Amino acid sequence: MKNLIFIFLSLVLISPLSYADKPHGPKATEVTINVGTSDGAMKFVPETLTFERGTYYKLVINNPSADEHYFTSDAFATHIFTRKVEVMDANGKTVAEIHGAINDMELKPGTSVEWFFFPMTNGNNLKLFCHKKGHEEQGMVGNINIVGDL
Ligand SMILES: [Cu+2]
Repeated sequence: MKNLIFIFLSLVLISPLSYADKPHGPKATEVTINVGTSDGAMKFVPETLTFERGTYYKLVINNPSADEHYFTSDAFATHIFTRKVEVMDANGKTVAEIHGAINDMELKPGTSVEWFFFPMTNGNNLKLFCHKKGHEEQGMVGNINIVGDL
């Protein structure tokens, strides 16, 4: 009986704590986008991202190019709840975790970040762009959709 009570208490009290303590948190659906390409094309790959409400996402943003690029979307930030952004070093190890509302980030050549968020409200054709001088005009523009039942 003591064992049963212990197991019960473990489930009720300890699980939520260990859940929160997991190094990578709840399981996220992974989506990847590249800012620029290794051969120097001025574009996002893919150019369109679609997220579903009710799903927890990990958006991996890579810069495989030799240039600095921005991942900027003012509208996107108003439709999601950001849990955290993790900044990776060259070996893919997290070197910084950033919290709070985020709408703009610059990625140096060869870097990656992981953006963990929940889509909160539907959005259609939310503008994604790179505001490095001249990049948007050369094609660094895309869009983001957030879908789900109303
Ligand atoms: Cu750019």
